[in-house]
Amino acid sequence: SPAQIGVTGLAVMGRNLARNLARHGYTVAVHNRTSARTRALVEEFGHEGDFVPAETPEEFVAALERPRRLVIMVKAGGPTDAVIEEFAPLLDEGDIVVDGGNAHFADTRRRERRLRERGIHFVGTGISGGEEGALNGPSIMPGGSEEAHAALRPLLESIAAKAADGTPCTTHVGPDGAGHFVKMVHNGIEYADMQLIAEAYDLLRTVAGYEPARIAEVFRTWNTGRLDSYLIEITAEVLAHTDAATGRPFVDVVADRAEQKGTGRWTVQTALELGVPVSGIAEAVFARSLSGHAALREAAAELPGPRRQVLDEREAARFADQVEQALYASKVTSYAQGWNMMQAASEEYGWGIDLGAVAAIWRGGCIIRAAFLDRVRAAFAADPTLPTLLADAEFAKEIGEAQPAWRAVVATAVRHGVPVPGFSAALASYDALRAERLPAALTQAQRDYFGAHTYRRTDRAGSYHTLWSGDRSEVSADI
Ligand code: NBP
Repeated sequence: SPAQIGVTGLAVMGRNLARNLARHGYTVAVHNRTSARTRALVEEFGHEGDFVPAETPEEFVAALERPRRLVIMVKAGGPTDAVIEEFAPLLDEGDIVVDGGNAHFADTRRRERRLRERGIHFVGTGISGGEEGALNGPSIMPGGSEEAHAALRPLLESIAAKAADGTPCTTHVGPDGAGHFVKMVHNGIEYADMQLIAEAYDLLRTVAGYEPARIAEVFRTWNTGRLDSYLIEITAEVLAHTDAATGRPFVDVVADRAEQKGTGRWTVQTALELGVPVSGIAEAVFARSLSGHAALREAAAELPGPRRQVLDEREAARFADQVEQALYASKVTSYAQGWNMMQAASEEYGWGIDLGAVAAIWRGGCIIRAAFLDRVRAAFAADPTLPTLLADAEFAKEIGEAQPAWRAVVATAVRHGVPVPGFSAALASYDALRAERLPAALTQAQRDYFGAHTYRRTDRAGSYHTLWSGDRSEVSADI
């Protein structure tokens, strides 16, 4: 019988996605440039369901029922274009091409436009959850047309992760590149989460004087509360792990250089273009870059800092509680920034993204899956035009209660010379947003001074310029 769907690109992600589909009862055509991978998949996992192996693109396309549904799971970038070029001539009008790789949304917009001209649906789809998610249920973020989504929906819903209330973690995010955009922001938020967790660890270690195993316990406790999330859970696992070779805490034998594959950087680059401040994500990306600058770090290693004194046991326990509050408040602020970015892009590109639905599909399967996403969903369900998460009554109340501890933690970190770019950028963002007046007034006045960039006044309408190099009288800048 013809295959209901096909997967081309059978490295870890594609292979597991194909198995997930087959395990859910779909007949899956499978293809890979190097056909040894195709044969290996069928040999190893053929018993899990109905696979139709194809040696060539022609065989693969011929194996699919019409309109055809095929998923590309190859390395993002050039390889995706190469595969599209190879397959497009073999397809017919109405066929649906899903790109499940980590494409940049701008590439997805370009590819969608090109294939649409040929009558082919192109569905750029964010898939989160790594290998494990692909096999057992990822969070799936499809873009593309409504029509294509309708044809894919039952398959996507059956293979996606399920949230605690049973809802599948997938929704039609919006047209063309919306799915890949949202996946990119997901990864940006993931960077920020990881940085904030790392800062919390650093403070518990150096200021509270806790050993990694004890910090693992602290994280386990936090994971039973409002911070409950996958990343907190794995942090506890990592901190509790002992290196077999040396008997030392594992975290102490790992080189302190964090690498990156680029989705965090894309998020920040895109945020700069959209003019949306995502300082939490930016600081997280920069923190990883800084960690890798060996020469800079070596050159600065002897610079003076404060003498550190570890807190006594009682103070340490109180401090650990404050760190929980600082972590939570910073996390909410960073999610608020990520959501603002999706809001801005949705307006810019006319995507009509349902911001609550995005929170709903991140409750399971993906890397940032956090209990509090259910409340983010509820906040946007109650008010779809909520300008910032921080304005939601419940979050506002919690952050209001956490802010004294948040300030105390940042102040303590600064006093002890522990870098907390994530915590302090989040707090600065919170304080800037709530400020009655910002020193931006002075910035604009400076701009008028050196560049005649004009300014607006608080007391009357219109644009003005002061004749700074003349008699300093004010002239109207309106024509
Ligand atoms: P890789 O990103 O390592 O890509 C390997 C696959 O791409 C192989 O099937 C390879 O075929 C194929 N390929 C390449 Br490379 N160049 C090709 C070309 N010119 N024509 C045809 N096929 C080509 O695989 P992955 O780690 O499974 O990831 C797949 C996609 O999923 C990527 O876009 C990735 O960013 C994304 N993703 C990965 C994860 C994750 O946790 N790994 C999570 C979410 C999304 P070959 O076998 O013939 O060399």
